[in-house]
Amino acid sequence: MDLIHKIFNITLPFLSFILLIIVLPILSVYRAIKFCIRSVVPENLVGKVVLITGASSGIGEHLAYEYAKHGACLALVARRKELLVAVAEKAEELGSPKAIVIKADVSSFEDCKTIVDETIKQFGKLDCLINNAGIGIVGLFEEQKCIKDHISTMDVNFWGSVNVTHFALPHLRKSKGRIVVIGSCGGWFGTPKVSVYNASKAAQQSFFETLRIEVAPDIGITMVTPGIINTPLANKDCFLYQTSLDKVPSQSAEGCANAIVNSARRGDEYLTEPQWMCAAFLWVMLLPEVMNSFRRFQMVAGYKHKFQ
Ligand SMILES: NC(=O)c1ccc[n+]([C@@H]2O[C@H](COP(=O)([O-])OP(=O)(O)OC[C@H]3O[C@@H](n4cnc5c(N)ncnc54)[C@H](OP(=O)(O)O)[C@@H]3O)[C@@H](O)[C@H]2O)c1
Ligand SMILES: *[C@@H]1O[C@H](CO)[C@@H](O)[C@H](O)[C@H]1NC(C)=O
Ligand SMILES: CC(=O)N[C@H]1CO[C@H](CO)[C@@H](O)[C@@H]1O
Repeated sequence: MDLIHKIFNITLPFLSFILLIIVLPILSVYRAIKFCIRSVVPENLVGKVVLITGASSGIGEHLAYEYAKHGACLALVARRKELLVAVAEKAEELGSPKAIVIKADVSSFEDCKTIVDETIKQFGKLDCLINNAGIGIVGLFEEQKCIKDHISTMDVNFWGSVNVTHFALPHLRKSKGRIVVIGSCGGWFGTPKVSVYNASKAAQQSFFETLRIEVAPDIGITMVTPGIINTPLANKDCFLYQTSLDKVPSQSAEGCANAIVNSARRGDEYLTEPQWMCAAFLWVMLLPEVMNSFRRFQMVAGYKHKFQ
């Protein structure tokens, strides 16, 4: 029986390579045509109901403004209500017919239900769910005193998006809507000192890749993997400095939000923002040893620097 695996081990990689050479160019042309068609007739957002988690700051806040400019109704979710109220007011000034505020914690199961129930109660439907709320703790894993602190990262980034999605799915089926997931390049480009954060993003991505297959074609999923975006999260506790990512140029939250809304309106399945980060994906796939040594060197160098 094992013989079959030996044969597969030798032949399948070779056959896959041949297949790639033939299929990839054809697929690229198909994708380019699809992209052009959808760019000409993107989704009209006027009167659509968009639910955004983590809308009180950063990418989520700017997503609210972008959707508002397109005339969408908004349900804005986060824990800091004062900030949300200000975002809602500005969104209505920018063109949203109605922006409601829901003070909730996505790491609470009851709150996840409330978020969706309240949106349906106010607007009667849901067209787009944006799983954006996220947190991160920075530090070498070996030096962490309390692993329990990291559980909240998983609860917010992974379970938070899974549980809100659970309650939103029946409504999204009805409206043939869309889910937008704000992941992170960290999901596939492990950076030192954010092990659990990056693992939570990998889990999130894996979950939504599977869900994508289960809910198609009724519900579309846009998986966004931002690189480094200039937001309070990236700047908190010298996050970038400690991860030695402070040398990498960051993108503005406005620019990122604008690219996300355009991508979702085109019905894209993937968006990496800024786009050049896609190149890093290739490096990680093809040259893992080189990339790991480089990041280790970068981390150690960063560490020395800190104690000088
Ligand atoms: N900035 C980057 O470089 C970068 C890179 C890759 C991916 N991302 C991802 O982008 C998303 C947005 O991050 P950001 O950079 O815009 O950070 P941010 O400015 O800190 O925003 C995070 C948002 O999530 C909300 N939030 C956090 N915990 C929550 C909870 N338990 N329940 C409800 N809301 C919660 C926060 O509001 P409250 O505190 O008021 O609840 C805030 O509105 C995150 O998923 C992050 O992982 C960011
Ligand atoms: C998600 O749902 C499960 C099942 O009800 C629950 O046990 C878990 O605590 C929830 N997690 C979050 C973060 O909401
Ligand atoms: C750069 C990278 O790919 N690694 C990720 C790990 O987590 C940090 C925290 O936000 C991200 O900035 C990185 O994208």
